[in-house]
Amino acid sequence: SLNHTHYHTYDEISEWLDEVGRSCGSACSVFSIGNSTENRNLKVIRIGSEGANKPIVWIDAGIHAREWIAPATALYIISKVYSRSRLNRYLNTKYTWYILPLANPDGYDYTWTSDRLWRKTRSVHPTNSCRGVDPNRNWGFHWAGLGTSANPCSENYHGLQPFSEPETQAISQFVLSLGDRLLVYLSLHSYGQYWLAPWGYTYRVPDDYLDMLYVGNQAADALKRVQGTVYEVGASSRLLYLAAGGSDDWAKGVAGVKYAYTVELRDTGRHGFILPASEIQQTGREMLQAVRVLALIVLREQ
Ligand code: 0X9
Ligand code: ZN
Repeated sequence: SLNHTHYHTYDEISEWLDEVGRSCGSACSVFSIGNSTENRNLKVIRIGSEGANKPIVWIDAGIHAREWIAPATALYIISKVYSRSRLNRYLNTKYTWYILPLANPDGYDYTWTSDRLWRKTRSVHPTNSCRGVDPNRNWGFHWAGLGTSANPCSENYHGLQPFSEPETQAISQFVLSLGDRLLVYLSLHSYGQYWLAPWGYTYRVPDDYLDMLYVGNQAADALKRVQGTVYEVGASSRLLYLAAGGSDDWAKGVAGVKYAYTVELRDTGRHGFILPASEIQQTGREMLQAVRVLALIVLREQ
């Protein structure tokens, strides 16, 4: 089993997921949806049975390598969502959950071995010695728009083309394959404590922005009730900055997922990306509550 008192390496996480997959019977299944540039697996866990008309919640984490609290929170959520409490049994009969804890495994491994603050993927550019693409500027919706860079050395490099990265390519293909049963798309990042709705590519907001805001506020309220942690809710372009080619914009604009959010987890800057491992459990506990409430509300809205 995996503790939530420490951060874990790619290998530890990968082995734990396989172990869960072997021991959960029909309650879950663990499989790879593709490979990274350096041939690591993109391992997804499905929790709850597959039913023809069952709605789906998708959660990914670790798009940015250095944001360690995001994968750690995804693992916390996995370990709790799949336990057999009454609420979980209810949620798992109503929903199928798909969770990808490490969306950028090469970058994540690199933050363990070489550069703790690495953000991007680890792909090689044909003519530039700077490596990696910002996997949150690489999605095929308003790709290369505002808040992105064509410079391979930039932290916000958008890549040579949309989905140039095998990671974003594989994830987008899998997410599309889930079809219109996919009701919720959540992407876990850090830091800042924001519950962010599209759009990132423009200051304009989606037509159904008020619905998104309502559900986001309910999730943030539930999160706050756990231990008082405050998350700000709003459009990412307004609360943060313009940034096109993000996964949340693509999920809403292309995959058609109504409730698509990016969540910037703890903290608000005291430790930033280097959040102490002693905060994993608290971050996980409050986020799990937020995700459960969100799932229940979205179900009611159907
Ligand atoms: O800049 C990002 O990709 C995200 N912030 S982070 O500090 N984790 O890098 C925010 C993404 C918000 N969504 C979009 N801009 N689409
Ligand atoms: Zn991020």
